[in-house]
Amino acid sequence: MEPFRAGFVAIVGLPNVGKSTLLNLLLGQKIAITSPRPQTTRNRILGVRNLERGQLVLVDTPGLHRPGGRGRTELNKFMMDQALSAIGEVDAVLVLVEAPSPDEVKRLEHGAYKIGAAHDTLLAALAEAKKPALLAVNKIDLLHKKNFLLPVMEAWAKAHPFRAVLPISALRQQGVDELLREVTALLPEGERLFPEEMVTDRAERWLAAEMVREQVFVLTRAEVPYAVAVTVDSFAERAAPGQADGRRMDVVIDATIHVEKEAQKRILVGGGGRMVREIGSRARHEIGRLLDCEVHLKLFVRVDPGWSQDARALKELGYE
Ligand SMILES: Nc1nc2c(ncn2[C@@H]2O[C@H](COP(=O)(O)OP(=O)(O)OP(=O)(O)O)[C@@H](O)[C@H]2O)c(=O)[nH]1
Ligand SMILES: [Mg+2]
Repeated sequence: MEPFRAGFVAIVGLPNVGKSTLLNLLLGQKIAITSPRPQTTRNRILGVRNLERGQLVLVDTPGLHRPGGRGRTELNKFMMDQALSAIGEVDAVLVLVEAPSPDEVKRLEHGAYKIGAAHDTLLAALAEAKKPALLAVNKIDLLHKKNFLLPVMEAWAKAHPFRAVLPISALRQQGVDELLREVTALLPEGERLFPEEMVTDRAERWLAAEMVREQVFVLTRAEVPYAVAVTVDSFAERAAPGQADGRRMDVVIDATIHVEKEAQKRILVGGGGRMVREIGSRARHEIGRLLDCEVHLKLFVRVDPGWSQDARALKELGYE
């Protein structure tokens, strides 16, 4: 019989490559927020996947980006540290990259594939950590000419001694079974690390704040999502009257959307409160799915000048 394997696996890569989407897919449940914008994830988040012969403790991380432009804030330093330090603390690393873009495909037609310099930090961290690692090329559903996958996979196989290089689509759920097999094979033999019923290390109220932030990332543009942090001020569960099994009837949540400037507050509130209402109604739906009960959500928008540059404010907003 196959030995039972268990361990921590960091999912790392550049922003927007699909790390959080993959985490949710591997868990069969949405716990990490995702959006079409880069730098959506800011904290590590742990998700537990139980298999017949193993337990994967997956660690989603913020996308690795170079400090420059927006990347100079204290918040960005925190995000980079969350991702890079994870590599040193896990048993194995799953690197996620994207299938070549149409521009890269054009270049591929005229020569070999070159791994972008944006990956330098990640490759250096991998070399230093000396952890078993696997690479998955995600979003292959977007690649119309599949024959360009091979040179890309070869280039990655040369860049680091990955145990395997696999093509996947987190969105279309392609290549996932093989990925699970290969990831499990990287882990040490051993017992479960967490109880079987545990899905994540994050509290429901933290996940609720994230789901509000997700809708800000989906619905607002330019610098606005990057100026937003969300805190849950109160989270009250109510039991159905006379219900002895402790099942909750609903949850009443008050949350604050923190922005850095008055102009951003105006955008988030929107004409006649339209934007904050839309954020609230979509987030309420997502939180309801997560908590599996009715949710009442009240949102406040507040200006906290320069919070993303201020180490103390960051701690108060949950980035520590
Ligand atoms: N077409 C396609 N889109 C995908 C796939 N996987 C993820 N996406 C999309 O890519 C975007 C980014 O996904 P995320 O999961 O938020 O990416 P991330 O790597 O966690 O991003 P950060 O947290 O910002 O680092 C979202 O719009 C996803 O729907 C895929 O396999 N195919
Ligand atoms: Mg993410």
